[in-house]
Amino acid sequence: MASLFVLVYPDDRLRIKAEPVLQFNAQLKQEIKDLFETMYEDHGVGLAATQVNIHKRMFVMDCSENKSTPLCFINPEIIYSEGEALSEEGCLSFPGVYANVSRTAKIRVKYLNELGEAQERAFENLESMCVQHEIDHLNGITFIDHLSNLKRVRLLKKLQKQQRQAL
Ligand code: GNR
Ligand code: NI
Repeated sequence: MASLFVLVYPDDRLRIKAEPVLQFNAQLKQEIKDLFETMYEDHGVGLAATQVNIHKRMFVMDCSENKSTPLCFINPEIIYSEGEALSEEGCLSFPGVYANVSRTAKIRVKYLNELGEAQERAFENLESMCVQHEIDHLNGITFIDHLSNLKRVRLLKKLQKQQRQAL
């Protein structure tokens, strides 16, 4: 068991596009375990492999109140989208800053679970936002890429200020 170090903006490795998972072996199992441990320890509702410098198309998520619904998504694909929703997002790679992001309200996702079994599920509300946020990470995209230039500049200034104060 190991809690992993989460990459923080402006780390260039957050821009790497992850590769599909082809092998379900012991190493993958360990990486998934470490993703869950890191997500729970850092109090995130999701964590993409990209954020811990593992460039494989997988992420973990648990949006439940009592942290009782661990979900692992491997090679996820959004196969259906509907509606639009604006909600406040944060990201473990941008500690301490939050912004309203506009995304698709309802999605249907096809993915493999940790055993390599094909799954298909619909998501809405926080889970839908989180799945979209994590798939973005796997494509080297972060939530600030969804903001207007003005809002992005403001948020990054706030982040820099907090990072200076943390030194
Ligand atoms: O902890 C997180 N909260 C969150 C809130 C709204 C939409 C997405 C998220 S994901 C984020 C953890 C994270 O950075 N995942 O990549
Ligand atoms: Ni994130």
